[in-house]
Amino acid sequence: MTLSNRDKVRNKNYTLSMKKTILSGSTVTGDLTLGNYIGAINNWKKLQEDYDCLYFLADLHALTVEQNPKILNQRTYSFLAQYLALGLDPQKNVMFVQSHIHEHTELAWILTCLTPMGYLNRMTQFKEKSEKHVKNINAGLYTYPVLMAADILLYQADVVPVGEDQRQHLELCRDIVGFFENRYGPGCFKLPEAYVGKMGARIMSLQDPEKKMSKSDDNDKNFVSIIDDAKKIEKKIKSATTDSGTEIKYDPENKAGLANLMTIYSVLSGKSTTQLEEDYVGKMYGHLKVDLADLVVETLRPVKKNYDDLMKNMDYLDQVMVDGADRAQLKAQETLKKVYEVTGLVRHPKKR
Ligand code: ATP
Ligand code: LTN
Repeated sequence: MTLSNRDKVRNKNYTLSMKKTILSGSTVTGDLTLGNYIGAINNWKKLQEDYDCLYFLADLHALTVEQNPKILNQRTYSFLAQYLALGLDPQKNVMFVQSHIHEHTELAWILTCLTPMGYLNRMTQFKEKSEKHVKNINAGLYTYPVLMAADILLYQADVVPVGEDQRQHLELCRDIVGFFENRYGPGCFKLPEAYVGKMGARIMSLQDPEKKMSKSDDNDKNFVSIIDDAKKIEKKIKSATTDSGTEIKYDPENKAGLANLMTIYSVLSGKSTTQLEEDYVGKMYGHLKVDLADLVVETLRPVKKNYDDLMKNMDYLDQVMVDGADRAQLKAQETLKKVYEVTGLVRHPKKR
C-alpha cells in the first residue's frame, strides 16, 4: 500500500495548512494499555479530523530505562501497528518514529543548556521513575522532559493531547519557551497548550487503584493491554481490586477501584457514570465486572484482528514510517534552522 496522489499533494502543502497543529507521542515500552487508549489515543483519533496531527513513537525516550535492543526494535513496529489498529490514519496524520528525525536530539541539547536543574528537580515522573529504577538513575531520565519539549516545539504544535500525568511536562515545556525567548527573543516557537480529556485522563491500576495504570508495570495484572486475548482481559477485569461494599456508586475517594472500572465502562460505552449507577441499582460489583469485561473484549476484538494483520505486513509498516519521517522532517528542519540562526551556531554551508 502506498499513499494516494491526493495525499502526496497534501504533503506538499503541509506547511501551508491553516489548521492548528496537534502533536503527541507515546514511549515505546510494553504494549499500549487501556489507560493509554482512553487517556490519550482515543482523543487523538477524534482530533485527527479537524487538525493537522503528528503522532510519533518516542523510542529515544524509551532508552531512559534499560531496554533489550532486539525487543525495542520489534516493539517499535508493534507500536506502529497498535497505533494503526486503534484507528489512527496515516493519510490523515503524520506518523513517525522519533529517532528518524535527528532534529529532536539537536534541539533537545540547545534547550537542555537553557533549562535550570531546579525545574527538572520538581518533576514527579523523574522522582517516581528513579524510585522504580534505583540501579539506573541516568541523566536521560532526568532530562527526559527537555527532549519532550523539543519534540513539541520542533513542530510548532498548538495543542498536545496527553493524560493527566504529562501535564507537568507540558508546563515545563512552556517555561522552556520563556527561557529561550528571554535569551534569544521571540519568533522560533509557538507556546503549546496541553489538552487533557475530561473523562479517563487517569486510568488507575487494576490491582492497586491508588497508582496509575502503566504499560511498563512489572505486574501484568495491573493493566489490560490493547492486544491481550479475550481470556486474559476477562481474568484481569474480574480480579480487579474493589472495596468490600456492595452499592454501585461512583465515588473515586472512597471506592477508587470501582470508580476506575466505572470510568472505563463510561468512556467505552458512552454512558455517564450516573447512568451506570442507575443501570446497576440492586446489582453486585460482580455483575458490573462481567459486563465490563464483555465490553472491553468486544471493543478490542477488531483492534487485535487489525493488529495481527498489520504485523504480517512489515513492508507496509516501513512505508508508513518512511512517509511519516519525510513529512515530519520538513517541518522540523524549518524550526531548527531558525533556532541555529538566533543562537549563533554556524549552519553547515551546504545546508543553508
Ligand atoms: P510507561 O509505563 O512506560 O511510563 P505509560 O503507560 O505511562 O508508560 P506513556 O507512554 O508514558 O504511557 O504515555 C502515553 C500517553 O498515554 C500519554 O499521553 C499519557 O499521559 C497517557 N497515559 C498513560 N497512562 C495513562 C493512564 N493510566 N490513564 C490515562 N492516560 C494515560
Ligand atoms: N513523555 C510522554 C511521551 C512523549 C510525548 C512527547 C507526549 C514524548 N514526547 C511529546 C507528548 C508530546 C509520555 O506520555 N510519557
